[in-house]
Amino acid sequence: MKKVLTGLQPSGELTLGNYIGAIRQILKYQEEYESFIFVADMHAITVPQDPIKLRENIRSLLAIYLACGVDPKKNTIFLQSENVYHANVSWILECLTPYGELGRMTQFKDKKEKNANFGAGLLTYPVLMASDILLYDIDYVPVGRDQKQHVELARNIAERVNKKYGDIFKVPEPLIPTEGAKIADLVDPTKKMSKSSENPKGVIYLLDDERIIRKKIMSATTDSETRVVFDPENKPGISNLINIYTSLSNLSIKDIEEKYKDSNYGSFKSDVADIIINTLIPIQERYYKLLENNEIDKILDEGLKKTSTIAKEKYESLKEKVGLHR
Ligand code: ATP
Ligand code: LTN
Repeated sequence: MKKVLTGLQPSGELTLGNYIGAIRQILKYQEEYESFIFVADMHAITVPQDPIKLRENIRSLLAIYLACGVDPKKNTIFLQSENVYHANVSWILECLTPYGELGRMTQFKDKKEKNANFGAGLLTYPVLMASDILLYDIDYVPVGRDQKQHVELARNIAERVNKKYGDIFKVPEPLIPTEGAKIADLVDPTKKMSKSSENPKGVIYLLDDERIIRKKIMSATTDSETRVVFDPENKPGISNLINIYTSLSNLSIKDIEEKYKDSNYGSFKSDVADIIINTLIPIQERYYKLLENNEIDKILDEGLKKTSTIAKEKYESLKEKVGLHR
C-alpha cells in the first residue's frame, strides 16, 4: 500500500475552510493509503510561541482532527518533538544541503520580513520537513500550493543523498488536491476564509457555537438581487454560500439552484446555517469529550512507539553511510 504523510502546524483555531479544503481530504486518504499524521510542533517554534498556548494548541489540534473523523486505527498519529530521530536526521541533512537552496525558499523570504530577529530555524525548517517525510519512505505528501516548494526540496535532498551514499531514501511526490472548493470570507467574499483573518465575522471557526454560526451566516455579504444562482464573478457572496452548502450536503450546485429558485436569501441562508450547525455540533461534542479523557495520550504513545522504531532504523543506516560510527 502506498504511504502518505501529513504534517499539521499547531497554530490557531481551524476554520470551515480548513475542514472542507484539508481535513476532509485526509479522511479520504485514510481509506486509500497507509497514512501518517503528525503535529509539527518543532516547526511551530520557528516563530515565537507562548509555551502554555503552544501546549494547548497541540492537544486541541489533535482533538479536532480526531473529532472530525481521523481514525486512529487507520492512521499512525504522533507528535514530532517526541520522536527524536526527526531532529537527528535533520542535522545530517542540513549539512548536506546548500545554504543557497534554503535562502531561495519563498516562505522563508516572506516570513523573515515578518519576524524581526528571526532564528536560524526559520531558514533550516524545510530540511526538518524533508526529514519528516524521508524517514518513513513516504510516496505522497498532500500539501497546499505554499508547501509544494518544500516537498520539491525534500525530493532534491533525497536524490542527492541517494547519489552520494547509495539508495537510502524514497523520493516522495507532492499530492496537490485537485477538487474541493475554496471557501471565501463571509464579509469579503473576494478573499479566502482564513484562520489569520483580521475580522472574525467573516470566518466560521470549527468551535463556533450554534448562535454565532447562525449570526455570521445570516449577516454574510451577498448582493442586491434575490436570486440564488451560482455566479462567482458577479455574485461571489451567494456563490460562496452555495459552495459551502454543496460541500456539506449531497446536493449539487444545480440541485441547490433548483431548490431555492423561488426563495429569498433569508430562507436560503437559514438553511446554510442549519447545514453548518448540523455538521459542526457533533464534531464539537466529540472534541470536548476527547479533551476530557486520556485517549489522545494513548494514541500518541502508540504512534511514538511505531514511528520511532521505523525512524531509528533509517537514522542508523544514514549515520552509518555518512561515517558517524566507531
Ligand atoms: P493562515 O491564515 O495561517 O494562512 P489558513 O486558514 O488560510 O491559514 P492554511 O494553513 O494556509 O489555512 O491551509 C491549511 C489547509 O487548509 C490547506 O490545505 C488549504 O488548502 C486549506 N484551506 C485553508 N483555507 C481554505 C479555504 N478557505 N477553503 C478551502 N481550503 C482551505
Ligand atoms: N510545513 C507544513 C507542516 C509540515 C509538513 C511536514 C507537511 C511540517 N512537516 C511534512 C507535510 C510533510 C506547514 O506549514 N503546513
